[in-house]
Amino acid sequence: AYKFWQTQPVPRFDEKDKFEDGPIKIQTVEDVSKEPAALVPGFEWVVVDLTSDEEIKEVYELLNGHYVEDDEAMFRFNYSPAFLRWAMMAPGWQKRYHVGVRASQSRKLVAFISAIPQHIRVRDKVILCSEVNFLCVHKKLRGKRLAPVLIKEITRISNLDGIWQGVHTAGIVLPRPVTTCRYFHRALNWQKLYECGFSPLPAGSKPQFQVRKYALPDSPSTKGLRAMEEKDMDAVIELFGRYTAKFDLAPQFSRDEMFHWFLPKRESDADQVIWTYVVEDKDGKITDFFSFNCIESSVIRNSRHEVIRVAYLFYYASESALTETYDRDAHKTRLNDLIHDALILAKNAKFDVFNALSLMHNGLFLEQQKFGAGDGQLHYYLFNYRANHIAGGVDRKNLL
Ligand code: YNC
Ligand code: MG
Repeated sequence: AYKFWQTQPVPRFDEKDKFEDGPIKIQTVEDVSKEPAALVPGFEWVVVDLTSDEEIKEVYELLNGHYVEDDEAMFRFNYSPAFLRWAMMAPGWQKRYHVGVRASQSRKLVAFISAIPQHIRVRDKVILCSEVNFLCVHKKLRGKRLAPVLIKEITRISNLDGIWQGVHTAGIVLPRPVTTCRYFHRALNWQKLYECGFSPLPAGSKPQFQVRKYALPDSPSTKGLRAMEEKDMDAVIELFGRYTAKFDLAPQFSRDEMFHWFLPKRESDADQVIWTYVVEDKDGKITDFFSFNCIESSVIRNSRHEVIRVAYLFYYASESALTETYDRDAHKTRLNDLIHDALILAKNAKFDVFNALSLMHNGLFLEQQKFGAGDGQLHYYLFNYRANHIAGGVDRKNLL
C-alpha cells in the first residue's frame, strides 16, 4: 500500500509523536530537475492560462465532469470559473503553477493540478508552503498512476522557486494527517435537499416538521452587523490576527491576501464567491466578523434539480474569545448569535445548505444551530514537514 506515498517526504503512520516539528528533507535548487518528467506517449504537459476565458472554461469543464464526488456518487463539486480564479489567482500566483495535461491529438485537457504560495503557521513556526488543490484526472485515465506524476511535477515547480513544503487536504487517508475534521451540514432549504436525496426524512417525522425545524427569521438581529467594506480592513486584519493566534495551524495572510480572500474585486454580482460581514459597535469599533463562500454541487441523476448552492463557512473572529479572562459561555452565546445571522444571510442569498467543519470554535455552535454531522471527513496534510499531531475537530476534547 502507498507505493507512491512511501517514496515521498511525509511522516509514516508508525512514527511516534513528540519530536521537534520541522522539515523532513533538505534540498537545494541545484538538486531539482529543470525539465518535467516525460508523460506516456500521446499526452503532453501544458501551462493553463486562467486569465483566458476559453482556458478557464476547459478547467471548469474537466472539474465539473470529473472532480470530487461523495461516496454514493450523488453530488459532484461544480466550482464556478469565478471561484476557480479566486482560489488559484491569489496574491503571488504564477501561471506555471496551473499545470495541465492535454491529449496531443485532440488537444483535450485530461488532467490538472494547481498550487498557490501560502505562509502557514504550525504552532510557533511559519513555513512557506505550496498549497495544492484541484488535482483531477479524467475518469477514463484513472488508475494509471498519473496522479503521482502530477504531484511530482507541482513539487518540482515549487522546488525551483525555493518552496520546499506543501499543504493540502483530502477526503482520503494518506500518510499522514496532521489533523482531521468532519463536515457538518445545516439545511436552509430542507424541501429541496430532501428532493435531491441530500437530507433524509427521519423516521416518524413529516416533511412539514422538518421544514419548520429549519425555518429562519427574515433578517439578522445582531446590532451593528453589515457587509464588510474596504475601510474595515485594518480592524479586520488586527482581529483576525489575534483570533487565529489561538490555533496551532493557521494561515498567515499578508494585507494583500486579506483583501483577496475577504474583499475580492469582481466584475458583477453573478461573480460573487465570498460574503464577508462585520459587526461595528456604537463606538465604531469592529468587534466581530464572519465570512462564507459559495461552491455549487451538481446533483447527479435527478430529474428535479441540477445543482445545490452550498455556503461554506470560511474565517471568522470575535472579541468575545479575546477578553482578559476568557468567558466560555459569553463566547458561545456570541458565536451562536453570529452564526445564526450567517445562516439567515446565506438563506437570503439563495443558498440551500450551510456547511462547516469541526475546526476553530465551531464545536460551540454546531449543535445549537442544527448542523448535522456528514459522512465526509477532511484530512489536513503537510508535505516535507514533520509536525506533531494537532487535536482537531473530531478528537478535540475541550475547546480553547
Ligand atoms: C489525493 N487526493 O494514494 P499510493 S484533493 C494525494 N491526494 O498513491 P492514480 C492521492 N494523493 O497510495 P487516479 C489522492 N488521490 O499508491 C489519490 N492519490 O501511494 C494517490 N479523483 O494514482 C493514491 N481530486 O493516478 C495513490 O490514481 C496514487 O487515477 C494513485 O487519480 C487520483 O486536489 C485522482 O478526488 C485523485 O481525479 C487524481 O481519482 C483521481 O485515481 C481524481 O493511479 C476525483 O495517487 C477528484 C479528486 C483530489 C482532490 C486535492 C489535493 C491534492 C494534493 C496532492 C498532494 C500534494 C503534495 C504537496 C506537493 C507540493 C510540495 C511542495 C513543495
Ligand atoms: Mg491515473
